[in-house]
Formats: sequence, C-alpha cells, structure tokens
Amino acid sequence: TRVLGDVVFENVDFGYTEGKIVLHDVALYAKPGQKIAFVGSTGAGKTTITNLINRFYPIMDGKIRYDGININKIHKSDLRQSLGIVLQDTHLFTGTVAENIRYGKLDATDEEVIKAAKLANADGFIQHLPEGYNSILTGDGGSLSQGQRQLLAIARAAIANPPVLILDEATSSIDTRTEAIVQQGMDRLMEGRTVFVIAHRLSTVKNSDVIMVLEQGRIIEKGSHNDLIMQKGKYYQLYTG
Ligand code: DUT
Ligand code: MG
Repeated sequence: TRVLGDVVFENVDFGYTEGKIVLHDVALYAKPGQKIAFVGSTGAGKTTITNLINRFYPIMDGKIRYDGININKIHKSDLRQSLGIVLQDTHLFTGTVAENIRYGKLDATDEEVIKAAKLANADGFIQHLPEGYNSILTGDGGSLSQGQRQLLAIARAAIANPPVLILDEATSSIDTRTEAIVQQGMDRLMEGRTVFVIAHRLSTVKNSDVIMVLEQGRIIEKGSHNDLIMQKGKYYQLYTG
C-alpha cells in the first residue's frame, strides 16, 4: 500500500558522519496539494532533507512520519512507489521515447504513455519526431534539447502517479517559451500531490505554500512569500538582493 502523502519531520537531527551534524532540529509538515520549497545557499542542507524524505540515510534524532507512520516502519517498496523524483538531469537510456516514459511504470499501456506525455506537454514535440513515440533515443537523449529531456522526465514521473514528489529544479537556462511549456507540464504534474522543491527560480519559490529558508542546516525562516517578505529577514535579503 502506498502512503497518502502526509509528511512530517519532528525535531530531526542528521549527519552523514558521526560527530558532524548537518541538519539541526528540522521540523516540517506537508500534505497533498501543498508545495514546500527549500531555499538557502550552497551546503545549507536542501538536498540532505530530500535524501531523508527518501530514507536514503537513517536519522540521528527526531522522527519522520508518513501518514502518521514512522518512516522506518514503511516497507521500502511502498516508499519507492510513493515517491516521485524529478531531478535536474534525469537519466534517459537508449531505447524508444515510449520506453523511456514507461520506465516510470513498467506495465503501462500505450494509452497511459500518451496520457502522461500529454499531461507533461511532451506529446507535441514527440509527434514531430520522425518515428513519434517509437523514435530511438541514443546516448542519454543527446539528440533532444534540454527542455525536451525535462518534458520526458515529467512524463516519466506522471505515469508513476506518486503521491509525493521531489523536484530538484534545473538551474541551467532554457529559453522563455520552452520554460513556460515545462512549467505548465510541471504544474499539472504537481497538482494534488505533496511536493518538495529545491528551488532555483524565484517564480517557483513565490507560489509555494511554504518556503523554508535553510542556513547551515537549520530552518531559520518559514512561511509564504508574502509572510517572509514582510518579515524582512534572510528571504527578503535573498529576494531583493
Ligand atoms: N554533505 C556531506 N556528505 C554528503 C553530502 C553533503 O557531508 O554526502 C554535507 C555538505 C554540506 C551539508 O552536508 O555541509 C549539506 O549539503 P547539501 O548537499 O544538503 O547542501 P545543499 O543545500 O543541497 O547545497 P547545494 O545548493 O550546493 O546543492
Ligand atoms: Mg543540493
């Protein structure tokens, strides 16, 4: 059984090695339909928090719960099925476009593949490929633009239909028109899910329900964009700086 998507951190402490704490007393609460963004300078602990959501490492102190259940009590395969990850550079393999999308759900039908591609806004460019969904991608999708690779990553995540999503936004610049297409696909993918974003673009941060500002492994501010702007603290500095 999959989790529904309530994610709670209670006073979580964590370090990759004994004696070197990287996250201090992290607390958060997220539920389906909410988007939580992590911001903060390099090394602040953004990726580390998402590593813990994935249970890639055991925590040192505190609790992480999914739907009220301790993360350590959840079966690995249930957790894997419940979490979708869209990374900066999603790996595409040598195979057809359809196979690359289906990787998110191996028993998906052709109809499901097309539905996911449409949701992701990928259907348009795929239709224009010489062999459509049967076009072969070689060398890690090298023949595709970066935006197109992102659209396939969104389609792959969509087909798996996970309640919880982790997005590590691309930093690299794509043109404005492509970015709008990617953003629209992403918005559709995020709908109704619990979403954690490592945000690099201010536009994404701004429309998050909660922005968590991290500094040296601590959450120093949290709130909506408007809350944090009014607070005139670190976020305000980042935003206006
Ligand atoms: N760290 C380790 N071992 C690892 C990964 C990270 O010791 O395998 C340390 C580096 C840093 C802290 O943990 O002091 C937090 O790193 P993280 O990768 O979470 O930082 P970030 O906020 O994601 O930084 P960036 O914006 O550079 O991705
Ligand atoms: Mg990181």
